[in-house]
Amino acid sequence: MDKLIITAAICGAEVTKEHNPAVPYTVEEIVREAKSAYDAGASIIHLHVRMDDGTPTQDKKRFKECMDAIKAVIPDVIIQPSTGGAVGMTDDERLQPTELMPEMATLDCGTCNFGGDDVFTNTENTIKYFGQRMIERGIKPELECFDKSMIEMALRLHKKGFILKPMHFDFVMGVNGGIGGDLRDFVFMRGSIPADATYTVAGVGRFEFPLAAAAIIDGGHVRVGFEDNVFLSKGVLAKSNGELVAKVVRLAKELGREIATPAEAREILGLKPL
Ligand code: KMH
Ligand code: ZN
Repeated sequence: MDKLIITAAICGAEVTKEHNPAVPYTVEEIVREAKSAYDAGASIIHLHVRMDDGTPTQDKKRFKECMDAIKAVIPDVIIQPSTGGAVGMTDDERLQPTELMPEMATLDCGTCNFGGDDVFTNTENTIKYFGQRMIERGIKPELECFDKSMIEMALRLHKKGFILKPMHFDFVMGVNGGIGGDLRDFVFMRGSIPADATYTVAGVGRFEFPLAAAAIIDGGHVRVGFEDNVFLSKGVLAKSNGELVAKVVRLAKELGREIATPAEAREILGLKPL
């Protein structure tokens, strides 16, 4: 079984300091959270960025500032910018961080209700456009799937040449509008990808750690972080993203799975070595 790749989704676009005061907004706070996650065992930082007041942005300059600042402190970490951004952003606004030629970026594979009146829109043409841009820019997409139908979409667009193999999926489970986060949902998602694909699971809220344990046992990979969940355990806020990553490392140790370094993660995912 491959070593376990841990991704830390350190800030997201929807979660705020009202949910947990440690949610990072400023460049300094983003670096602090990225480093805490890396020091605890994360090899990938899934990155959204904010303005200092917490407003989510896909601004290329802000991304560059944050990515440069992270790389200055933890040069070997894999940075995976979001192209999802926040609900309501345009496609070209969302694609800006791909101009910085990151090793990876997210590619959201379908439209999803996001609670209340929010709809996270990813039409087939949007997905094709993003897939094509990532191929042109040599970026490995993390195929974010909030439901089984999005896996079908990714497989269809692979056949049409918009997504290359080896494919790496991220099952985001437990979103208000997407698939649930029970074990049977996980088994369904996990059983729906090709044998030569890899996957990460991101359980939202209370599903974070049970799904992490399932993926550890199954040979998959794990994403945790404030974007998905702000609690270390029921009613106990995590003080940092590092605390969430450290809990996954403890689970992995108990279950006999070793943790991948960034270099090992690059090898598992077929990324170029640094
Ligand atoms: N914030 C959501 C609207 C991604 O990072 O690609 C989209 C999202 C997915 O978080
Ligand atoms: Zn995200």
